[in-house]
Parts: sequence; structure tokens; C-alpha cells
Amino acid sequence: VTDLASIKQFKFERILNEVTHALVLLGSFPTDNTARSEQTGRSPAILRIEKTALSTDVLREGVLGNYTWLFGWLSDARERDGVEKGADLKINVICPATDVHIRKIVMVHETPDLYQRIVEPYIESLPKSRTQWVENILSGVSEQSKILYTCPEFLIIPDMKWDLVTVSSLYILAIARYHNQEGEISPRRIRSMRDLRRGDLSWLKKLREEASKIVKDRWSLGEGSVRCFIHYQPSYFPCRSKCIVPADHFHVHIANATYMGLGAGMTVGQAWLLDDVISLLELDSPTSSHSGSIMQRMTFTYGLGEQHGLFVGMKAAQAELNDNKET
Ligand code: M7G
Repeated sequence: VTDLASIKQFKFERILNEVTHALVLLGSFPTDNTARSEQTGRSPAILRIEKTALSTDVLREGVLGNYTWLFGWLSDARERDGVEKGADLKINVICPATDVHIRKIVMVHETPDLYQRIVEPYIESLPKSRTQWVENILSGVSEQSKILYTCPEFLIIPDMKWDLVTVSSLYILAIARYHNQEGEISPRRIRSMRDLRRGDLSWLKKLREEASKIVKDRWSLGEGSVRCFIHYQPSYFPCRSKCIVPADHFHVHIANATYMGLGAGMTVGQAWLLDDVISLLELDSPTSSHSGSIMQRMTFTYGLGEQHGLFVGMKAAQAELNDNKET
């Protein structure tokens, strides 16, 4: 396939991946003399369609609301054969942008001492209303018909960001219940990765197994097709429905491994692979107490946004740590 005319012969089958500025499509081209195509007359093909770099003259002035999206055309000819052409661009506008939109991130090192002095009191000070949506799911008040799997230790449910249809962007969540090691519900809290210990391995492995079973049975996604990760720190950023994400109720994100559209939520410095966490816990001593667990002893490094409730405290503490190192 060497020219644009032959591209038209591409027969679309499915979307393999949707990433920023690009679409990866699976389909086929007609062909008549390859061994593979003998039966079908077509050869499988992958098309990656990318937007080329844009010059700023395509942008025009306009009066805009707070959140707006506009269609744009790269040439003045908006019509072809008397019919309006599909737009070349979709432009998302946030104006006026506030600090929440323009985030500055700093990397901080959360030592066990800083966790105890700064992070733990912060978590405990968060209002319960922030986790109400999780409480509602766990207590049976909302989204019950969507639950994909449930057991005494956790449940699995589609993330509200997922459309439940596009398998290439599959995104589900496993939310832990308060429970003890026998799986009975008890007041044991897992507020974040810091509270995990070796004794949690059995239900973490069960979670991993059930997640693979669900994606296989329901969406025919084979072994290794999902990326399971945990946020540290959990983001606490306001979400679409204006509530704030869980400070408590530990959850694991489960997304199609080929999906790259999760942006910051998947970056180094926020996302930890469940497999790596399991491996770390396996290396921990079987006799370590909760406060001596590997997760309590580690220094976690992560990015904190300027508007995060921990930003001021952690930044000051980092400066103090650095001063102490120098003296
Ligand atoms: P996060 O916002 O990345 O927080 O993840 P974290 O850093 O603490 O992990 C929480 C996830 O929960 C997000 O991907 C949200 O889209 C999803 N989510 C948020 N709310 C309010 C709901 C909800 O009400 N229902 C469901 N099913 N998912 C939600």
C-alpha cells in the first residue's frame, strides 16, 4: 500500500487502540497472491492514523465560555461537492482556566516519618462525604445492577469513566471492603497502599484472578490483557460528579493494557502495578507486624499537584529534610 488511493480499500474491522492524537485500526486490504490471503482474498492490516503537527495559524479568535468545544477545519473549503466536510479538528477549550486546571506538580519523598506526621493526620481529617459514593456502592445503595463480582473482601464494578462498550478502553475498579484476613467484615481499614501487609496477599491475589476471569468471560480479553494498578497517593481530585475520590476504601484500577488514554492516572509517580505490590509483600517477613510491614517502612516518591491538600505540608517537610541533610 503506497498511495492514498489504495488506503480507500482498507476494510475496517475494529479499533485496536485510541491514544492522544492517534487511532490504531485493525482491518484488511485486498490482495491476490499471498499465501495468507488465499482463502479470503484479503490480508490483515493495521493502520495507525496520526494527526500531524499543527501550525498555530489554524487557530482563530473567538468568545468562549468556561468549558467549550469547537470544530475546526484546516482549510477554508468546508464543503466538498456541495456537502459540508467533517471537521478536521475538535478543539477543547477551558476558559477562564483556574489553578485546578493549571496544575504544577512537585515530586516528594514520603518517608515513614512524614507519613505518620503529615499524611496520616491529613487522611483522618478528610470529611466522610468525600467517600460517600464508595460507601453507597459498598452498602448496596447505588450501582448495584452494575456489579461484576462481589465477595466479602471486595467487589468489582465498571469505572464511571468507561462507556461499558468500547473494549479497547475497558476500565473497571475493584473496591475493597473493610474485612479481616478470614474475609469477615470488620473495622480493619485499608486507607491506601501504606496499610497493606503480607497477610493481605491472599485476597489481593484473588482480586487479580477474579479481574482476569471477568475480562475473559465478559469481553474475551485473554491473559495479560489488563493493567491493574493502584494510586499512591490516591488523587483526591474532584471528579466529574463534584465529589472527591476515596480517601478510604482502597481500590485497584483495572484497565485494558493497550489503552493509553488514562493520562496522569497512569504515570510513574502515581500508579503502582498490583503485581509489583504483590511481589513486594511476598518479600516481606512473614512475622513483621502491621507497623513494621514493608509498606510502612518504605519511602514512597510521588508527584503532588499544587492544589492537593498535602502540597503545602509535604513541600515544607521536604525543604526541612533537605536542610537537615546539608547540616
Ligand atoms: P481516581 O480518581 O484516580 O482516584 O480513581 P485515586 O487516585 O484515589 O485512585 C477513582 C476512580 O473512581 C476514577 O477512575 C473515577 O472515574 C471512578 N469513580 C468516581 N466516582 C465518583 C464514581 C462513581 O460514582 N461510580 C463509579 N463506578 N466510579 C466512580
